[in-house]
Amino acid sequence: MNQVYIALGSNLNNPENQLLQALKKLKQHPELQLMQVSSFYQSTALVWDNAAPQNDYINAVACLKTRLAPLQLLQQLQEIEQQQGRERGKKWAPRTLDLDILLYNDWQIQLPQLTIPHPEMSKRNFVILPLAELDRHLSIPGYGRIDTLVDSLADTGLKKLYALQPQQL
Ligand code: ROI
Repeated sequence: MNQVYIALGSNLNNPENQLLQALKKLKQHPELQLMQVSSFYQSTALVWDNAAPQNDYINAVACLKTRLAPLQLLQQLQEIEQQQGRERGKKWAPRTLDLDILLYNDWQIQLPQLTIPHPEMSKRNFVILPLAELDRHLSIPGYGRIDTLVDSLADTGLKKLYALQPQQL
């Protein structure tokens, strides 16, 4: 079995509900096992310098086990994004649902459509803090220990909302 961490994010059409719906689909998926879900966090939208401001996001991280290969997993996640009305191809635009593969075992993958570890994750408190909540001993290939990353990031703009157990889904 492969161990995978994914990030969830939404800032459109009832973001909390978008994350809950997505987590239910992950839990029910025959080829995925939902092992852990972080707390939900409200986070200020990260945007380019002169981009228009966006609504706050709801962000969380989940741990899955799967026999799917990385690109197969990516395809399944994109299908769930599509089902929840995601418009693809607009980088940095508001979104109903974003599902990003953060880590796949301890592999480093560089393909045109998929880079693992996720190239932006080490700089994003709305990814690193929920991830550290699931395993504070995690080591991120190429970036080092998660507790060091946590120390390097401020928690500004990030508000922990509440914890959730997979059995609540
Ligand atoms: N900002 C926050 N806070 N959370 C996100 O998930 C997120 N996702 C994005 C961009 C537009 C970069 N900003 C974000 O894709």
